[in-house]
Amino acid sequence: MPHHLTDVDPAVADAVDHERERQESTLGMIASENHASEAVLAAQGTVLTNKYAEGYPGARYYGGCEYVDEVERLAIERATELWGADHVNVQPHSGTQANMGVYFAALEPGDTILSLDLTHGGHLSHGHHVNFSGQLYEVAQYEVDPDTGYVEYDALAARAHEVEPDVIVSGSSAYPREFDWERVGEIADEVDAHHLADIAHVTGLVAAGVHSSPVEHASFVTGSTHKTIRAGRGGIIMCDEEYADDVDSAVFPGSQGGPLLHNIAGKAVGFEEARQPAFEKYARRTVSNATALADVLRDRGLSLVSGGTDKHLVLVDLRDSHPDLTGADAEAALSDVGIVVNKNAVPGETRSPFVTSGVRIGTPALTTRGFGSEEIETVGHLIADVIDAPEDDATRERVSDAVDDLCESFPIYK
Ligand code: DSN
Repeated sequence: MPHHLTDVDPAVADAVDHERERQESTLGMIASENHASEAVLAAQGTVLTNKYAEGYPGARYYGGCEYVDEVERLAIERATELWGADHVNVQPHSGTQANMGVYFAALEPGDTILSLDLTHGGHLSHGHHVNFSGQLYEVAQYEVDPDTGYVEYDALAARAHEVEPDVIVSGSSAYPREFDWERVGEIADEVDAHHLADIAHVTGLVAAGVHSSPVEHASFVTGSTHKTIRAGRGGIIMCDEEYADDVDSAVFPGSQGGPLLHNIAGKAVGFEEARQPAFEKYARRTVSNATALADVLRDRGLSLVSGGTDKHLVLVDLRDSHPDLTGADAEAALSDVGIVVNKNAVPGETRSPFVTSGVRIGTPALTTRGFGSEEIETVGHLIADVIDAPEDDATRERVSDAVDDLCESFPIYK
């Protein structure tokens, strides 16, 4: 039996090869992406994909689960140690599924979620009307201060007292600053709401201790396992012990069937890597690289939401400096020269989500490649050059050559 993908399915094999080449030959700066290690990739491409294991370790609905039990237990033990939570569920297939698990555990349909508006940095699964979370629940939102770009906690408290939510969601996908988890926890206590902290983007930074942790200040914490933590793709839920059974039941059988054990193996391996001292250095560098990037972009005259960053991403607001350049235009121009970012709404956005007025730029993947502040500063200037002259052929050619040189000097997979 042929066992190489190329023999069995050259079409898929070619697409995979091309994707690998694309990643190697471009600068991946989508803030939610990273490059998993060969070990994580190996764990995900295993016979574990064959196994059904509905239930939890030691209590499955299928026979033959002794080895997948070991894998899931390892993932749970390592996650518990990394984030210091009472209880961990590693089965959510994604960050959105993790949030669904918490809502199903903590809320009844029609209950109220109070969360950060999507155009102010929130996430679809925090109650957007196109998502299940906005369809099953009442949703009230808070925003960032239009002058500072920071979450304004007094306004959040006033909103919480006004709408009396059942859960307050903190955390974000495009907010460049740390949340004050303690303050949100206090506000939630004042109005007798749960506090769900969604650390999807900063899971790795929190694990490494270079970003504050919400675990003591939130009854539920959700995250993604493939962003700054670089483990197998998926989601994770952490919660206080008193909610453990409700969360587990909400994930299975409440909202998912069989767990993706091959991905859980990838999570376990990535968590093991994150327990090594080198990971803290990586996380620290991811943040210092984002700060260096923010400094260059600001010096080049670009406006950044909140003026800078505390973590792994910056959000460029093009409206002041380049009012005619949309986020979509900037994304396309940068993509053409091999710098891959995403267009992003900015606070007070008036353009459609397909157009937008901003670009979100992250450093996790380049830091994994080995980029330090010197290279990131170079990249910052290349980005600013393209934004200043998106249609200038000479600029595009020069930047494209510089991107090629950087990619060759910093291969991802040896
Ligand atoms: N899609 C992810 C992001 O880019 O932030 C969040 O789910």
